[in-house]
Amino acid sequence: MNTSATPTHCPYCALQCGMNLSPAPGGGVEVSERADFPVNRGALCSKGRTAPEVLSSRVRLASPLVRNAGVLEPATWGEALDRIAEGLSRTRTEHGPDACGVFGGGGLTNEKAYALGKFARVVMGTSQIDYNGRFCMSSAAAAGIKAFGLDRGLPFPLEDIPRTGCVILVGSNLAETMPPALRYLTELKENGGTLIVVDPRRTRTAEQADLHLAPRPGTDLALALGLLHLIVAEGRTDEEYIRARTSGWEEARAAAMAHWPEYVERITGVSVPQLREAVRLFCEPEAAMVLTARGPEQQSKGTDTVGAWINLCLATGRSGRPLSGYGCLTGQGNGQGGREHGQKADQLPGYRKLTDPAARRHVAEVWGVDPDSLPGPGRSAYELLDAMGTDIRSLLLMGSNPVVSAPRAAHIERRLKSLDFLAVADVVLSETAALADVVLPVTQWAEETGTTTNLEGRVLLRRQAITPPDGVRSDLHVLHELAARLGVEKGFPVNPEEVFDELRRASAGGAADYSGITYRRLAKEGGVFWPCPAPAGAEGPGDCEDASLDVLPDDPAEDTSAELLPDTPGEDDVPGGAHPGTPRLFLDRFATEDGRACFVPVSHRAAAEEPDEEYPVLLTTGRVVAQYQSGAQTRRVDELNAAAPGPFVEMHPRLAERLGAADGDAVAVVSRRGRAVAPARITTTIRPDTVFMPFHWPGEGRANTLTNPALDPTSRMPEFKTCAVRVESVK
Ligand SMILES: Nc1nc2c(c(=O)[nH]1)N[C@H]1C(S)=C(S)[C@@H](COP(=O)(O)OP(=O)(O)OC[C@H]3O[C@@H](n4cnc5c(=O)[nH]c(N)nc54)[C@H](O)[C@@H]3O)O[C@H]1N2
Ligand SMILES: Nc1nc2c(c(=O)[nH]1)N[C@H]1C(S)=C(S)[C@@H](COP(=O)(O)OP(=O)(O)OC[C@H]3O[C@@H](n4cnc5c(=O)[nH]c(N)nc54)[C@H](O)[C@@H]3O)O[C@H]1N2
Ligand code: SF4
Ligand SMILES: [Mo]
Repeated sequence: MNTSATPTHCPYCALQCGMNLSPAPGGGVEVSERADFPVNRGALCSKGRTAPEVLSSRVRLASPLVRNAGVLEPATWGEALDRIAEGLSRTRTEHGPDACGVFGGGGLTNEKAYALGKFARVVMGTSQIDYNGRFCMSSAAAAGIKAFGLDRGLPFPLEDIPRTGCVILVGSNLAETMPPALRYLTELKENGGTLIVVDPRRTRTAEQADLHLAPRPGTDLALALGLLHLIVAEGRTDEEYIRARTSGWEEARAAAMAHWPEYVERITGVSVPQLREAVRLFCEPEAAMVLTARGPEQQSKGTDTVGAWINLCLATGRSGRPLSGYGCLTGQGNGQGGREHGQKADQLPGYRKLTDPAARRHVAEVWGVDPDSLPGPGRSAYELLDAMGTDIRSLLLMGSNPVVSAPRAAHIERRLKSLDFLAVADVVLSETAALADVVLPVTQWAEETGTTTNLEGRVLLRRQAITPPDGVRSDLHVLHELAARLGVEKGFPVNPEEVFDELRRASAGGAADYSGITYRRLAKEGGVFWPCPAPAGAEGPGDCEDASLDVLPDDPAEDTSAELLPDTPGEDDVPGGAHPGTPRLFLDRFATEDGRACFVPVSHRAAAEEPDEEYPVLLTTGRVVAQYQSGAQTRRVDELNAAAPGPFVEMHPRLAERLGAADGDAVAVVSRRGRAVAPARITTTIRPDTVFMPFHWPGEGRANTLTNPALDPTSRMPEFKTCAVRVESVK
């Protein structure tokens, strides 16, 4: 065994695969298998395996940059931080605190997300903070809170999936977006369970399905209502469960009954026999699950759509019972934790509401400020970005690249350019950082320690494995220095463990209670599921247990805590009196006031933009396996670029024929927002009325030039998954 290997986690998606990092012979680090982490058992996708390449100096920022006479030039840290403090102060003096915006990311660790939210409210005094998670799983979060009183992506560990009877996977292409998780579906089938995939494309994931339903993009709500109609009509509801554990059934039932299968077939394109088959597969086994991802969620009716799928689980007694339930496959590395600790516009740490007076009092006390000094809720991500240059005059951005990833991106790019002042902290010169007045080069995953919370709600310790290069500093250092320059000397420690200990206190008693979780426990147990309250009477970090074990040596080479690592967490490992964490939620009661899950009465409605004569085709967007998000990181890795070199427009041969386009020919896709050009990729795996573009690239082939920022009224999620376009051949 390589004793210098550091057990840690991947920087990218919400699976947070475990990996070992060891010093490489020629410098840098090498990835090796870490079989003890149960989620991926050693398996990694190509992005995780090549992630160390982004640590090399060849591709990353090595020094702060400051714009002088229009040009970004290297500067010292002192100069760069002074410029940011000056820029933000000027805006605050001239236009008031709410003219300063802060934008975060679901890739930031819990410590960073917490510190960023606190920085916005306490140092800047602004209400205008939100983050890219709004573009990710916010509709599922909103629906989960409505139905269950709590939002945790999966209310059960992934290991439950192979043991259920049927999984309906709605709009997830996890064979490409979380490849090691495909194993859970394969094992499900090996155990005799069935898989239904709902996706307008026959993806690599859909190929694994026993039944693939390919609805028109944007019609999942009707589909779920049609299935519920059939469940009622065929007498397959679980009346006893409905009576004992839910409320609101009558209204939800009435709404579903208005959605006749034939009507649903007309809206979705999914045939009645297929609907009946789906109902049979879902209802026959004793246990079943519905899992959603971005397909049904990134719609202007995403919250209602997820609500309709949850209704299906509730009507059949498949929620809050062993091996059954609804779950959302959260996306970013810390997509779960990033939405719990206060970088969201309406939220305080511990998943508390900013409008709740008791929550304000609790958090203000931890922060040592007057509750009345805390601003109220601010704008959602798209609305915040759209207000740049008008109400928002300055922006501090950490962990997102909206020039590529925001809907109606050409407009957002113009709004970014119209700011009085833009500061970006990043590891590379992203397309957004390239527009900034000041760019700060920050440390990344393997160079710093922090916690993330994966899609199962499992809190993990992502450890530092190597010393960062000279010239870069951590995001926590940035916030510490900026706070000091803006007059707040205390409360922004640079040490992540100190930040986490404060986060624990701030989250205590909240929905996402981390107070019983310590770095020491995480090092020892390999992960702890929230909620995990501290034992009664314990307050400080040392009260919970002996905190004397230093899991954060200054020199990572000295870190011997690897030897303590895990065994899968289990109650046996928990120190005396400590809470074991909560792998499975809702088994006794839901987190609503009366303990019952709530049906939501929902009805089908059209997408914000439906095809017409001028724009007759539907565009949907998403991902490919070898690129991550805006591509800021993965487009710097040769192997990944070779596998996925650029954008494309996936289309059916029938549509291609009408255009006279051959495979590889450049085609233009035009929407009401703009025009993008990319090669055609012709395939029978997509519906003839739909084209698909991945969104990982800037420039001419940028998918988000086309997308529609129509927002869901509850979650404020933009409609990334459907808009009307025209496709033209480019000769
Ligand atoms: N390789 C890779 N992996 C990633 C990421 C990445 O960028 N690259 N990002 C991570 C993040 S942040 C996220 S959020 C996840 C996302 O993970 P996924 O949700 O799996 O990814 P997407 O490709 O956005 O969308 C999934 C599927 O939705 C389908 N779809 C499109 N429109 C509709 C519709 O109207 N209804 C339904 N039912 N399906 C539809 C698409 O065809 C696509 O196959 O992936 C994570 N993992
Ligand atoms: N058309 C279309 N658009 C979409 C989607 C879609 O399906 N279709 N999906 C949406 C979804 S689900 C998401 S999550 C968003 C994601 O889109 P983005 O928010 O743009 O996400 P990333 O590309 O991951 O951007 C993260 C940036 O932060 C940097 N970074 C990484 N780690 C750190 C860190 O620790 N600190 C700092 N300061 N910077 C760091 C990276 O280098 C990168 O530049 O895109 C959304 N946009
Ligand atoms: S599946 Fe996600 S967490 Fe696992 S290696 Fe790939 S990108 Fe990393
Ligand atoms: Mo996401």
